[in-house]
Amino acid sequence: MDSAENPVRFTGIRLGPPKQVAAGIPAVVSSMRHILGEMNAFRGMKALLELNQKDGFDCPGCAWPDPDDERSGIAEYCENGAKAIAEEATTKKLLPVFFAQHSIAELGQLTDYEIGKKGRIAQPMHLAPGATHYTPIAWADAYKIIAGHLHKLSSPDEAVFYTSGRTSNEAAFLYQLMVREYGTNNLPDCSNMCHESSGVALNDAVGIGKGSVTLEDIHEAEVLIILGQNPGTNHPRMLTALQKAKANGATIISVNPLPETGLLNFLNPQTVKGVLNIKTHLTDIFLQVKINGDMALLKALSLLMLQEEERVPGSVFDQEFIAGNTQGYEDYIAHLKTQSLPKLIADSGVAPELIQQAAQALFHKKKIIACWAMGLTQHKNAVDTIREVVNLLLLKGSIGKPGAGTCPVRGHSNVQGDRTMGIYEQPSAALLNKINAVYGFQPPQAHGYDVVHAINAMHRGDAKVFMAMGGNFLSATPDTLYTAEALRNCDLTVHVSTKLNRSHVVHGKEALILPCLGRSDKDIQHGEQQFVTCENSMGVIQMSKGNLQPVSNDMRSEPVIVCELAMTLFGEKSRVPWADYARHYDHIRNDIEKVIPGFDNYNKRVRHPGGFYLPNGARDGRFNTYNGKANFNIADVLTTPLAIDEYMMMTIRSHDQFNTTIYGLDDRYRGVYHERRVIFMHPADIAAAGFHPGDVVDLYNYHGGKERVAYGFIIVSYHIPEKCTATYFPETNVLVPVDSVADKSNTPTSKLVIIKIKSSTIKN
Ligand SMILES: Nc1nc2c(c(=O)[nH]1)N[C@H]1C(S)=C(S)[C@@H](COP(=O)(O)OP(=O)(O)OC[C@H]3O[C@@H](n4cnc5c(=O)[nH]c(N)nc54)[C@H](O)[C@@H]3O)O[C@H]1N2
Ligand SMILES: Nc1nc2c(c(=O)[nH]1)N[C@H]1C(S)=C(S)[C@@H](COP(=O)(O)OP(=O)(O)OC[C@H]3O[C@@H](n4cnc5c(=O)[nH]c(N)nc54)[C@H](O)[C@@H]3O)O[C@H]1N2
Ligand SMILES: [Mo]
Repeated sequence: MDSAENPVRFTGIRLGPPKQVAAGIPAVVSSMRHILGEMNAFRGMKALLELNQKDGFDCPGCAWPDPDDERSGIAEYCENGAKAIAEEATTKKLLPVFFAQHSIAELGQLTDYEIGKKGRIAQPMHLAPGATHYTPIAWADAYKIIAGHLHKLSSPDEAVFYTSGRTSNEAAFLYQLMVREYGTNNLPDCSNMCHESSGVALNDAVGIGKGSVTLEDIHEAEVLIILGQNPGTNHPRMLTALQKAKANGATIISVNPLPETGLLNFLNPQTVKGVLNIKTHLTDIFLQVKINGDMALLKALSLLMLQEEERVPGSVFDQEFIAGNTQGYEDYIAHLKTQSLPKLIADSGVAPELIQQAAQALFHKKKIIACWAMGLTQHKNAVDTIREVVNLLLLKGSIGKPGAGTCPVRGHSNVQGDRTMGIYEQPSAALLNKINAVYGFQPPQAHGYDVVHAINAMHRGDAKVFMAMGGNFLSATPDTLYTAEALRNCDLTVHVSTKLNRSHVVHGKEALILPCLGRSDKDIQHGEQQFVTCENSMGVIQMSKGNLQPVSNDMRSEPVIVCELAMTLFGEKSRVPWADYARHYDHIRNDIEKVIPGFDNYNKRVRHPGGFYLPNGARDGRFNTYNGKANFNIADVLTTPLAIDEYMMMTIRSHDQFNTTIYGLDDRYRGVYHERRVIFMHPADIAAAGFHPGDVVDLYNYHGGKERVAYGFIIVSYHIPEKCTATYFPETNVLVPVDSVADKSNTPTSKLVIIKIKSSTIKN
């Protein structure tokens, strides 16, 4: 098997009933188990006590915001935040002897779980052309190798500079600046695979690519619709906010093919009630859609609202808001009237009485918030579905006022900030002009490659140098074997990383690993402790200051790595004060303030406990679109015809992973233990295909006439709609076709892969 893929090794599956309630004491126990597995108790407590405190560091896990006001004195984190810390702050480290003992081929035989458990990378490592092992290299020599390759290219556009979403604002700003001074906009990022569809949809609809709500709005909402998101696992602290909303009387509608535990019930381990086992029932109405049945469902809800509005005019829609702030209402209503309610209901897969119930919950409410994540964004028609969400909010006047609005729940802890800092392959003219005005060089104007375009360019040989500021490009991207060919085609691959991952073993002809400090590490430059800043999912900028002794003296901070590389690359010619930036990060922030809008008085305001909010037009009811209005959108429902032996497959996260980092082998809430190679199927589908639960199957995709196979998955019978299946990412990324992408956002359609399921010769 190609080392680009996880080797097929079963680990001993155990099944239990899916959990009925999220968090509680089991979450606390699990946190401590993960922490103590990686470090001593003193280091563990030191880390946890400062996690998400106003003077502490930002959790390297998800982007859910911290409370603006009071924070829980002892534990402003969640189980999965604790796991993220355990993974990063581990005291295990990879010294040169490890790399001398294990060839790249051997490392490729480890599973992602095993690779991650090896420890932090402790010094820069180099893979010489033709070599079988990584060997240590001095920082200065590593920079020279990169600069040498970059100088050799016939155009700067032959290099690709990827960013993952953990990178701080400071590092991200410097990185895009270096890349643009070098001369390209080839700045793909993880966002291209994540919330790009949300950004495109929201920009067109309401004039800002970010969400419009604050945490306070969530607490105040009358109805919360949560679509395609599994907060119990991926944004556990969101459950606390939902609990507050419930206490204030909110109705929660969940839209998901799976009855995700975290959405059903919650035991807050930080409250007395939670510890006493008094749970909060979160979801009031659970709409179990088929995969990508959301558009049909949303239209059905809007159609039912329209019927009621016509029965009692002015009772349902906010006509004043619509008349004063929107465009396209009449056309949208005309379009709705062409829709057949029974067909919409059938296409959604949801029972008609539940849709009625949900519509009624919306009729007379004015403060509605829609939250969503990957279940909406990673589909062919993702942008249109998200615009349909906005259509519904606009009908209700539910944006630009307290307790209402859009809430795309971000993934990586600073993915939103990276984009704000200019990590974008399609930069605005305004940004480029500012860079020119402040630094006096003309940045490149032509748009660069996003993730999918970058893979294709490397595959064709049009891009020859690949550099990544964090992340795990090989495993996170679609079509694993194709992407592996693309990376192997490169002359040089470079990764700035904290931990070893599969992208380090599927490399270009020459390769480098540059070890960096993580969020929890203390960062001292010229005797002074530095902090960095991040932007959370609700546009709050906060400082983050690590407090743990780094496990090696030979790791450098991301900002310093960029500055040193830039100085090697440009020498005296540079127009940017890289040495100043590396000396003290206040210098970086002073210049960010000059280039990026909304950061006035940055250094002062970010030192204020809790940080500051960035301006947000949609939040204030100002829509900075081309016509100054919030725009309705008209799009048809997209259905996926399936042959009798075809199924839709969504690739999702287990409870024990952070993207491609595998913390453990359990998916506790879904009742699957000690195994990741599973496929969730409806019992009727299992029987109809002549399979039994526990059978081992291989999965096939034939998109574009090419056969893709993922070998060895155990069937688990589950409460999932018929013809829908689920597997964990990244094991099945080999099946996600690189050319199956969302319209307008070019995001891989990781939540709808058409598969066939065949008996495997592999034995469990
Ligand atoms: N612990 C932990 N936290 C994380 C991450 C992690 O891996 N681990 N990842 C971070 C990142 S980068 C991100 S982007 C977020 C991801 O957070 P989520 O988007 O919650 O992650 P997924 O597991 O991809 O879950 C998608 C959810 O959508 C549902 N779904 C799938 N297809 C459809 C559909 O067609 N319609 C609807 N309505 N629902 C659908 C699935 O059943 C699942 O509940 O979490 C962030 N936080
Ligand atoms: N099939 C399928 N594919 C998907 C998805 C899906 O739902 N289904 N989700 C997509 C989504 S939403 C996303 S966001 C992408 C994620 O794509 P990526 O962001 O590329 O992947 P991660 O797994 O988050 O990256 C983990 C690696 O980041 C490095 N790292 C961790 N912390 C730091 C740090 O502080 N600094 C640096 N420099 N490096 C660090 C470590 O080496 C670690 O191995 O995957 C996408 N791929
Ligand atoms: Mo993400």
